[in-house]
Amino acid sequence: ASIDPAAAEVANFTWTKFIKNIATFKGDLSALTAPPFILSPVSLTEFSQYWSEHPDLLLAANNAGSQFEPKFESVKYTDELNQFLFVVRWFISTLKSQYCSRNESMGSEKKPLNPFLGEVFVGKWEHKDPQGTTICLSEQVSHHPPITAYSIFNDTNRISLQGYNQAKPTFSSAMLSVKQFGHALLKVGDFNEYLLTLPSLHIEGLIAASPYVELDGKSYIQGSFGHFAVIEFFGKGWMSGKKNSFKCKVYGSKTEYDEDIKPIVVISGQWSGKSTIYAGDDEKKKKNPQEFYDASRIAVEQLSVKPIEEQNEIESRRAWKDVAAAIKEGDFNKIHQSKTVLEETQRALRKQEQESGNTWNNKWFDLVPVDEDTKSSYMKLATLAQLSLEDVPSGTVAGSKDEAKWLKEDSPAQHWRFNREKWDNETEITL
Ligand code: CLR
Repeated sequence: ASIDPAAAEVANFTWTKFIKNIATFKGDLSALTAPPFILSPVSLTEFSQYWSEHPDLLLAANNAGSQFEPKFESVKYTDELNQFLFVVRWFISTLKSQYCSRNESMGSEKKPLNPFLGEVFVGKWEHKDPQGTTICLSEQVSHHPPITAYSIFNDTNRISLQGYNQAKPTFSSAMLSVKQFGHALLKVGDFNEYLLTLPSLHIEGLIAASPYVELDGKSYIQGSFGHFAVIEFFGKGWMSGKKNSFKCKVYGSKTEYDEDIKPIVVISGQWSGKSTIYAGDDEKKKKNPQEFYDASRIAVEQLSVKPIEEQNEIESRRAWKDVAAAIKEGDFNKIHQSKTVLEETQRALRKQEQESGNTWNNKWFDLVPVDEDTKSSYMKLATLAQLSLEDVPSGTVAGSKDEAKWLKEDSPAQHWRFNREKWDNETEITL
């Protein structure tokens, strides 16, 4: 298709202006006005489904006796290690969806719709017998700052994931860096639990107007039986020189990692492509490589979401229908108008609540102070992994310089936790 030179000039001009805005921007990502062509018609509440776009790999964590492949002669497999490896593979499989899928579906990273307070997104994966159904619930639990909480569970397989996410941006000289606050907790069966921390990221390709996410920093996985994984992320020009690279070292415990004991296995490669697993420290010499995961694998099952006509007004796709249509048309005025309608409804709601002395009731999640968080294993797992219990970016190490940098006296840590009873009593929203 040929590009209208006049239109290209307008787009270019607004992009340059946008980049200049970024350089001096302070505040929420939601407040950042962007030219229409970089807007996505999809709300952030939908991003929760990225945790399970390969639901079979999530369910495989409840492996009940099945052996993780590839298997090494030199590694001593216990049931716990076996399960831990299934968890690591599932986690790696989520990254392409989380951080690359907009580039694939829309040609670049785009600015997602900023969910309104109480916006929900729900769906399910209906598996073949005897796997049951996996349910995905996502709720915008806070608007300022924007926080999304989610719960993904399968009762038949007795596997459940819950977590929440807040992206905190920092802007400096046309660089957009994002720290994630929050974490995910995975429960397998009655006893096995895993804490997963979220990596930091930055946006590349801004000058060229084709933004994409590059992960940096680390993610940790801490299992309740001690196993500990450190996943380090690298971009282009690091290590292998390939984009979306990572190295994951699996240890029997955090202490083994601290003492620099030989890892049990090491996985390296691209999370958006192929990765390889090695026994012990064989990775150093690239000895006996075995395929770990191939991200080009096609999802076995798609999330099913009710048609818009059957959705409630607070459901994401229904609420944003007109805005999404305007974005797809690239019609600046229509985007503005339809957004204003939505924003004014929200403002009226908040005003109403204020006048009647009520506050918004979250649907399925409770905000729990860290010292009252007795129902989740967060404290236990974070302590095992020696992670900070303060209100700091996900994966911040306790007692580290980073922790000191983020620490604020007046903001004790609180976490959003799924309240199953509230979902079981839900009448307004159906799957
Ligand atoms: C949301 C939670 C998901 C993982 C995830 C992936 C991409 C992140 C997104 C989170 C938050 C919003 C984000 C996005 C990439 C770009 C976008 C940081 C963390 C910002 C708001 C867009 C900036 C605009 C440029 C693209 C121009 O589990």
